[in-house]
Amino acid sequence: MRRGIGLLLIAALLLAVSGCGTDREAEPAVPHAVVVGFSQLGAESSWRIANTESMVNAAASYGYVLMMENANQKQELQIKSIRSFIASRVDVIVFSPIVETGWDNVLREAQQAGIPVILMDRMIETSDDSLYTAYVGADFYAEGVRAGEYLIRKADALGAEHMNIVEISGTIDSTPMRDRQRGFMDAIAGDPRFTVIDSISGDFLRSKGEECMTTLLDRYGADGIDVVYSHNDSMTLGALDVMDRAGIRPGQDIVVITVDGEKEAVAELKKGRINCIVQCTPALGGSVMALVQGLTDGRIVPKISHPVEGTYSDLDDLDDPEMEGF
Ligand code: GYE
Repeated sequence: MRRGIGLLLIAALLLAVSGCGTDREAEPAVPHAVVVGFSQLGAESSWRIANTESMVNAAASYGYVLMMENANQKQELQIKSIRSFIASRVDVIVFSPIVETGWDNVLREAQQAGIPVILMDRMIETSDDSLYTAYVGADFYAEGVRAGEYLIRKADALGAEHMNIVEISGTIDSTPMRDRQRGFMDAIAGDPRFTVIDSISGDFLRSKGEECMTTLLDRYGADGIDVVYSHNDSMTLGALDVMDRAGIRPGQDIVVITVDGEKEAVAELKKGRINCIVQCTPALGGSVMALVQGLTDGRIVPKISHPVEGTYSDLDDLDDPEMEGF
């Protein structure tokens, strides 16, 4: 009986490959292109735009089909996209989680469907690490530490006795916001010269960076603020506009520390209007696609990969050719 079914199946297969009984030559099986479902969180900053470009270019150079959706800063839309990638049975899902919490359910669905998930750029908070296969992104805690270490060097160079710091933070509960804050606070903790007098969120947006700086100047006045630590360049550039209008000389009257390294910020650093840029590279596409290749080849891939990043500042060589920006 079993043997009979087996033979029937073989016969059916033979018919299928021989073009349903016609005498056409059997066509070689076309290997299907690798399909990557990618949920980008938004387009809030130059960093994000460069990051999207890096993903698109890397996918093209690997010959992968990139099904990309942009969530416009909304977690619900990211969850919806991930569900649609599962329904389309993509080979690998990549996403950049806007915030850290609230992903377990949808990631369990991906796991049940047998689709590996790569977290790109930001991390998630979960009690089950098996819900993602790999993470590729910056070590944001180390970035915060580098910002704090720069400030210590700068205070030494200025001979400052005391400095009031205001922080313009990124999207609340996102990994870069949480860890850039923790790293910075840890680095300056225990140094009595520093007081963080306020911290408000500018959501990584230039327009909100402007609003934050306006609020901070209203609250403390130019003389009440010695340092602005901003979690990204877009917000920093917005804050610089406000300082300009208020007749404050950024970089001189107020020490400005920022994160990312976009071209416009690097130009401001070279003009002395930004004091320090902690580099955060958006060029993650190549590393992500290398992981996709590993996974589709059936290899075990590293769970966590961080790019190598540096710091550009007025205490370093401003002619450093590395300091080019994106
Ligand atoms: O620093 C900021 C962007 O998650 C590292 O998000 C990223 C951050 C980046 O909007 O500019």
